[in-house]
Amino acid sequence: MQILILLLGLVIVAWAMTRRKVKEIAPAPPPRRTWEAALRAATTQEQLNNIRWGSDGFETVYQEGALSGEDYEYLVGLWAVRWTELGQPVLGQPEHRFYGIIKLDGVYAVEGSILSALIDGTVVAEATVGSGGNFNLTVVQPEGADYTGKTISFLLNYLATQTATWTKGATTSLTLTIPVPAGLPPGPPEGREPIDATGLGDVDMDGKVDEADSILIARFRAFQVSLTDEQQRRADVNKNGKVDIGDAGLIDRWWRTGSLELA
Ligand SMILES: [Ca+2]
Ligand SMILES: [Ca+2]
Repeated sequence: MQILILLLGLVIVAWAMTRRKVKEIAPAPPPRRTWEAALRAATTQEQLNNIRWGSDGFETVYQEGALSGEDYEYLVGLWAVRWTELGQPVLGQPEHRFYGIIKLDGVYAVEGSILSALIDGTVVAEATVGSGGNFNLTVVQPEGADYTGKTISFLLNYLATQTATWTKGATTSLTLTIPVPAGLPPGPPEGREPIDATGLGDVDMDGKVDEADSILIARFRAFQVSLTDEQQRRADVNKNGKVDIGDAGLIDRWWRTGSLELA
């Protein structure tokens, strides 16, 4: 009988050790209520984003399959509620808020790049892109203007594929994608000679002017790459002393038509 009790004790100890081992190998992610408490305690929208998209954020854990769909939906909903609460506008201000993610040519737009909203070709709001391509943009209708029903376009070097309709008091989640470059006919497959003997237009210095050069300008302006002084000189096709969207447009035109003349 004593031997039996001893054996039973050993089995229980072995079982307990196995449990502990499993726990050590795969630490459990924080339960839903930990993220929930963090979302409720957050005092800035940046903190909310970290709880969602940070390295221990619930987005990552959900992608890895360690958070149920039901819990994920709940946390996303709470995140959206808290986001609105923390960015509460001045009461009665006519505005339409947008938040979401922006990708430039398939890559998350880099932190610090500027996203603009346009109505009838005029910039009506700007926002600085945060980490992970996140943005939070508010289009306020100024006194005397009527934005109701107007189409909003989004621009980060090039126009986003998506548009929105301005609606007073609305909050809209958007995933913006910006093809680079967009809406122009394809150029010759081999590219073209540089614009002049100094290599003007050939930003990546491979001896020809093509799509890669204008994409490099877009990425430089989105802080995704750096350019040497020589590359910046070659990029400044309109010779206004800076690398700007006009240069990318002229390079596109040269590559596609062999002319710098505006149509
Ligand atoms: Ca080139
Ligand atoms: Ca320029």
